[in-house]
Amino acid sequence: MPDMDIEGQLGSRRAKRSSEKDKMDALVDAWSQSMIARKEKDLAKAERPQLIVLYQLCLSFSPSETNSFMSIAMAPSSLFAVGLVLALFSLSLSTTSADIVETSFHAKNLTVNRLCQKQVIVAVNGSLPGPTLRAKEGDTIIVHVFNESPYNLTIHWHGIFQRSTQWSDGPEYVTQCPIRPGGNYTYRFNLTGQVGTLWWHAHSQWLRATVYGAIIIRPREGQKYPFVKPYREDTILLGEWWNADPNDVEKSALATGTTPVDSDAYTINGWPGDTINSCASNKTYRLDVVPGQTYLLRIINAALNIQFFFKIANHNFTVVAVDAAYTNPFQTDVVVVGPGQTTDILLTTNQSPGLYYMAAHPYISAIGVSFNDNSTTAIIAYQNATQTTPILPVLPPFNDTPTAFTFSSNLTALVTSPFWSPVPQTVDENMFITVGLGLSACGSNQTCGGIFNQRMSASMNNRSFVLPPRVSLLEALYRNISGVYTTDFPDNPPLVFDYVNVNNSFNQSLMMTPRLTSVKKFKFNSTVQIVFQNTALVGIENHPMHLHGFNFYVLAQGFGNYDPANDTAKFNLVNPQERNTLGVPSGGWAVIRFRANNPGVWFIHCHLEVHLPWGLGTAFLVENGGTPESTLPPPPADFPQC
Ligand SMILES: [Cu+2]
Repeated sequence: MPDMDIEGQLGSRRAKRSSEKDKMDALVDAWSQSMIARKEKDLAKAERPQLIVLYQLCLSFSPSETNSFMSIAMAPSSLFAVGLVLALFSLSLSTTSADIVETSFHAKNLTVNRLCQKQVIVAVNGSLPGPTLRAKEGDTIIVHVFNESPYNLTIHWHGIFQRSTQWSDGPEYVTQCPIRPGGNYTYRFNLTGQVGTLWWHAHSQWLRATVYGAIIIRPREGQKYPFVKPYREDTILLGEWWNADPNDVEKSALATGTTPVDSDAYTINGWPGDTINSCASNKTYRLDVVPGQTYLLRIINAALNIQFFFKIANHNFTVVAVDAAYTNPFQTDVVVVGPGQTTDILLTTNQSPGLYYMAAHPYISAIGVSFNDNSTTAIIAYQNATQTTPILPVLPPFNDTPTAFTFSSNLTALVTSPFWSPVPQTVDENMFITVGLGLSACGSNQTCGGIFNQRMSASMNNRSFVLPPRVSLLEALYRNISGVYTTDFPDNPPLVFDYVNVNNSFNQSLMMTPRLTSVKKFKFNSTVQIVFQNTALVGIENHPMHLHGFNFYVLAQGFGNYDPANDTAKFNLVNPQERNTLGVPSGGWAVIRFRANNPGVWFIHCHLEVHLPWGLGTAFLVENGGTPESTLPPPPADFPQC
């Protein structure tokens, strides 16, 4: 095949891989770790196992748990308690097995064919999506990132807690300065206390459109999933595609403060699917299945600006986890997944042997906005299917907020999970934060493309967040560099008004947002409650809010203005879903709670990439806790400098 380009070769390799997938899967036990992990295990076994076990023991006790351990030890029946705890310690020493999963990411330009044309993208290790990281709960991940692309780059490990590895979180100018073209940086972190599906993506400009991949964390040896053992599993990465360089799309919109152009297609595992258009270079992802089995599908929304409805023709399924936190089994025929979120479903192949599309299209919560109304598809192919045309599912209407709300408000946590910890019943820090759109002033001698000839903006409590240009917030904290940020992010909006009243949407006295680098400081281990209140400024819209460094509990959600007198009664303090990203209902509110037990600086922001440079974010600065484990460690030697 002399004229086959890299993508063609990759495509044929992928097709071959997919036909061989079942054979491979039969050989590889579903619980075993990746080839990389096994290789690393052999390399690391000789010198590091004890060290890893100790490291893990330190990390697996959060300071709050350490405190309760200490209070147990000092109780009157202390000898018995200490004996018990020591016995548990030695038990975990003898059964704990943790590995080091070490790999390299080479990010560089790659020419690919999509939508019947060639496009240069930045891709990791020559593939779109990038490589999947597979590991077990408790393992340590080491990724050497080499930036061989023409752009600044950082990688964020979305949903990883980064306990004691704060310098590996990744968001540009929050955690770290970018890895410059030609540079490299090694990310290290531990997977203690997390099982399920997470993902990694670039956190610099709009690079994450093509720089992303899955993180799959299986239970450690001796532990199981709290549901039927799946026959096979697969990963469904939903993405968004531009016939352009995504960084150029962002840059040209920011130049005049206008809204960026819509993407040209949505993708499943990198491919738009065959309902978009057909040409030799267009492929459709295909999952071959056998009848009468249960498959675990790990759905990840890696799109930049689109929340998706996802369905599989003629099939219902069961949600068992979101954002790497187990849920009570939830039966549904539709998944709603916002950018940044993951949803694990069990699919039983109980229909007549045939071809069925899985399909996703946008959930659009804003009114009167333009968007690409295409669907992306992949095929679920039963063994011995005779038909040639797959059946399409009927997806909900684009603006079906009731379906989106039913899905996202009915999930509850599985409290019997070994990783569940009860909701803090008291609150130290109470915040009420408006989230929404607005305008910021067009500079003099500039022409701006936003409403009223201003720049489009977005804000939390009316402050549009600006990243510092020369040093990261975390480094500024660690080195005590003044003038980089202020710690005056307010607990309430500057003005109380009828937030969701659309008559206020273009009220210029409410729309203007100052651009500031203003963060909120928490004492170590404080419990934080946040009411997110969407505003109707410019327009109501569902904003997927993502918190770095923590999971949070979703206590309640609703529409309209949050009413403390009545809505606190709706709080679920027993088994609320635990997440790292939550779509705040369009024209509504959501209440979250978390314990600030991870010192450092943690970005909290809207995961719609269009709203991030507009300022819909801030950072939480969590102070040190006074013990070695609760103290921000120094940055690693290869930490990128600005
Ligand atoms: Cu947003």
